[in-house]
Amino acid sequence: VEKERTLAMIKPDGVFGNYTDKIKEVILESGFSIITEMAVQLDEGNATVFYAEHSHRDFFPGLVKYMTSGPVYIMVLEKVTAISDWRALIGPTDARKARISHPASIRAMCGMDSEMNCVHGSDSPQSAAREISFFFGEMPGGIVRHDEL
Ligand code: YYY
Ligand code: MG
Repeated sequence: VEKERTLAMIKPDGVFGNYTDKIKEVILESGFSIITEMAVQLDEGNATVFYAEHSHRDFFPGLVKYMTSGPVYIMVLEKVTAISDWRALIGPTDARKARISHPASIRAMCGMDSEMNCVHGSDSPQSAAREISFFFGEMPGGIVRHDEL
């Protein structure tokens, strides 16, 4: 059976809150393989490109500020239905809603609200391909690995 790959990210609040190990545990218990992983410090330019689809939204400046406030932890996850399974595991965008409707989800565990929601997951095969090559392909301008800072 063909396996899928998806991009998972622990956002700055998750990294600062020391959730990285716990989240990796949940990932492995849920049957994903972690293909590769790295800590990255996003700057304004690459956070803007990563979230380009939201650039017209009123929350965008706050989102970019938040996403650049500290290191993020990037993982490529592999599983037969990695993309939808990882989205299901992280839960709804707004962590306050996640705590009500999806109490076992990762955002319910470590998210704060609809901005500081602890984790990211690709939402389609197209975005998975784009986001994986964003971090692991050729990046003009470059991605700064946190261990190189
Ligand atoms: O894919 P997902 O992260 O669940 O939500 P999106 O609707 O794609 O929004 C991306 C990102 O934008 C979200 O994770 C936090 C931020 N955001 C926000 O700051 N405020 C909102 N009201 C909605 C989204
Ligand atoms: Mg999204």
